[in-house]
Amino acid sequence: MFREPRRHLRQRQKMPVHFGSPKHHFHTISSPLATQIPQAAGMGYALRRSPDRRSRSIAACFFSEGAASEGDFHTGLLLASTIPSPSLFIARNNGHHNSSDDSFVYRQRSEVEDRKRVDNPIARFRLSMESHRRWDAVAEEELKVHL
Ligand SMILES: Cc1ncc(C[n+]2csc(CCOP(=O)(O)OP(=O)(O)O)c2C)c(N)n1
Repeated sequence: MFREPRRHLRQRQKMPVHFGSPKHHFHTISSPLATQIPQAAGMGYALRRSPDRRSRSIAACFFSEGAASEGDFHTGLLLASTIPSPSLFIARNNGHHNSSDDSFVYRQRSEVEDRKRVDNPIARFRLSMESHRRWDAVAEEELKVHL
């Protein structure tokens, strides 16, 4: 589903976190899983056929492991590999079948708890902020007072 042609993305007609930017050549994120994979293969083919962008641009496509279970994954990669099209497919396995769902449906509780401890995005973000000297224990205590 896309926006109306006359309305600009900035008019917030999209669902939340469904970003897109024509200026940055960033195709709008779509809710149905994996639809972007064959689209990226087609985009790569279009780039290859375009004399001014050939050998200079690629189509980059990011998705999670759930999307890799969809038929569109196979269709898209087959298309990209047989044309061939200059497309880069990046599958990110975040370790959760569906991060918008209850993880315990798919995995042992201990596995989920372990990952939260070892690979916790909040802890990683804190460490990154601290290493760039943008966060420390004092700032954290100050924030807690205000919350
Ligand atoms: C074609 C299609 N089928 C089902 C869904 C419902 N759905 C929403 S998120 C999701 C799981 C996605 O898992 P994954 O790709 O691993 O992403 P994560 O939530 O882990 O980031 C499903 C099945 C959907 N959005 N599109």
